[in-house]
Amino acid sequence: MASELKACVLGGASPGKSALIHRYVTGTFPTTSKNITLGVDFLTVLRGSRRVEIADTNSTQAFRPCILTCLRDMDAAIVVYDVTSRDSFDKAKAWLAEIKGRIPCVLLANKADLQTTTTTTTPVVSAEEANGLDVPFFETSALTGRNVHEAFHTAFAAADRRRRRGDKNGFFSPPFRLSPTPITSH
Ligand SMILES: Nc1nc2c(ncn2[C@@H]2O[C@H](COP(=O)(O)OP(=O)(O)OP(=O)(O)O)[C@@H](O)[C@H]2O)c(=O)[nH]1
Ligand SMILES: [Mg+2]
Repeated sequence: MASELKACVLGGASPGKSALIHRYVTGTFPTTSKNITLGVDFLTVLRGSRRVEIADTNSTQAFRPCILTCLRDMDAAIVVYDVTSRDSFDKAKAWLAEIKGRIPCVLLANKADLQTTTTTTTPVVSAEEANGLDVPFFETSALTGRNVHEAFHTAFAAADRRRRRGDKNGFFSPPFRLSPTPITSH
């Protein structure tokens, strides 16, 4: 079997990272009550003939060292924010500022189902602003499944292309130093 591709799912608190992974892997929305991810959870699934490893993270301050270690080995990052939370967008933006250009990234505006049901409120983040971050951008819903497969596929396809170009296995060619500035905790 071909070698594994590895992708990390990043974002602030509770934008739906675990639910998106659950949707991608099982095709369903998790029915159990919310569990906070502690540190990093790894999950290996088959994508065609390829094994892919997905790292589900809790990207808060306490787990930052653990996430940074994990990122050294990743081929792509799926960065998630909650369309109803400006703060979660700012956290996603901070992660992108650190990792964009080092590894293929996609940005997911999750819980898009909530946006369509609250039509009177102005979006906390405009599509222009999200698109302006210059990474592939998807409005997703782990609840309905909207765009989830497309977003993960885009991340893995970019990771695959990078591997085929002969870039390092994992995107951080040494010496790799992430900024010492911590992502603000939530
Ligand atoms: N309406 C709606 N709710 C969602 C969606 N995705 C996740 N949720 C809910 O949002 C809450 C957080 O989801 P999680 O998947 O646990 O979020 P997380 O990002 O993994 O959270 P942490 O692991 O604590 O960082 C849960 O109550 C989910 O049911 C979505 O697309 N739409
Ligand atoms: Mg989680």
